Amino acid sequence: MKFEPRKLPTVLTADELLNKAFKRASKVSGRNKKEKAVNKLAAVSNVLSDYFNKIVSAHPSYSSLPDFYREMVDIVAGISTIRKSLGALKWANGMVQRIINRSIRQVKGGKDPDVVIRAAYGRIASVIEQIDDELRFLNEAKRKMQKIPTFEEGDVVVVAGYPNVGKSSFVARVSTVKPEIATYPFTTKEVYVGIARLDGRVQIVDTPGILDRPIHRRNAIERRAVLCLRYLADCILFIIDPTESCGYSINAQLSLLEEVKSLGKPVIAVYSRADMHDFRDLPAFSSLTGEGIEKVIDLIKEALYKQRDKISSNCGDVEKRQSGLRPSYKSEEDCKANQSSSKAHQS
Ligand SMILES: Nc1nc2c(ncn2[C@@H]2O[C@H](COP(=O)(O)OP(=O)(O)OP(=O)(O)O)[C@@H](O)[C@H]2O)c(=O)[nH]1
Ligand SMILES: [Mg+2]
Repeated sequence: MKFEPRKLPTVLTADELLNKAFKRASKVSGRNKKEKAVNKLAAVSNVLSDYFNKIVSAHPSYSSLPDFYREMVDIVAGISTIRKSLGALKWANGMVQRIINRSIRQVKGGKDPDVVIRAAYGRIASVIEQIDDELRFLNEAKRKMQKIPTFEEGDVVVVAGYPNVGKSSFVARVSTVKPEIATYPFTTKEVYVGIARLDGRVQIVDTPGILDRPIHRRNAIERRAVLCLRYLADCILFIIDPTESCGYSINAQLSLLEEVKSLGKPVIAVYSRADMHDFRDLPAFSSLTGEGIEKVIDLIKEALYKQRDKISSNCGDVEKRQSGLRPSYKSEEDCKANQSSSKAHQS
């Protein structure tokens, strides 16, 4: 399933929606008062039901989204609240249609059309006002979800590390995306994807900085980065600032590196700010002077090359492609276990 949060429609507030429906109804005509009233009610009904259906059907089935998108939507907007809000829209739609049907019957049955319309408009307004919070929530959710990048098939390099170590500076230097760069930590709050030309197009992901702490203590911004590491990365570039001018100790950064390595993916650990120090026990680069950048790119190419080889010789590329996005990473052991269990099923 293709997930395109950018295509989610803007959601009107209750007042805006009522204005739209009543304005449309005010333009209809009829051969007589009775017919005009029925046409008005039908117009309100159509505008509202078309609108509710448009909003509800624009949302995907969240349970069948690839893991990355499902968890990302949950972090940025909250899937259960989205579902409840969409449920409220369906409820309102049902209520409105009942009010309209009854009112049309009343007009056709000879009740004064003006009285019926006034009463119907009042009841409809009250129903729609009741879901104003949900309409506003869905619009806010849409705004937040639009910031979730969509990924193409192909290799993904995720750039990670402590806050303020120089992740965005590196991504800006080697790819098409130009994330904000600043002297303070937690500048990057979203996930940004840029395209770098290495051997072909490679997606390079700039992530928010993460601290070395247990997953349950991570905030929503850090959890965005963790999702990228878990679900998207074919290779992780882990940037360490050995000068500690990022504001965090080298030990804390190394401890985080160990946690990131435990995900079982290829990790390239490098030093940033090579213009400021002489540590060379790891490859060092400077986004300021360009020193060492080519070497880091070569290391990425090599890691991706090895990873492609490993995937095609162990699991095949099929599962990775089928999900539309990387599934949870499978280690070599998982692949072997899968292969032997599928053999067991065949025999
Ligand atoms: N001297 C020097 N400064 C650098 C280098 N790379 C980044 N900086 C500076 O370090 C600061 C942080 O850089 P960013 O690229 O925003 O760091 P980040 O890791 O993306 O930070 P967060 O998004 O907050 O996690 C900025 O002031 C950069 O100009 C470098 O190689 N050398
Ligand atoms: Mg950044």
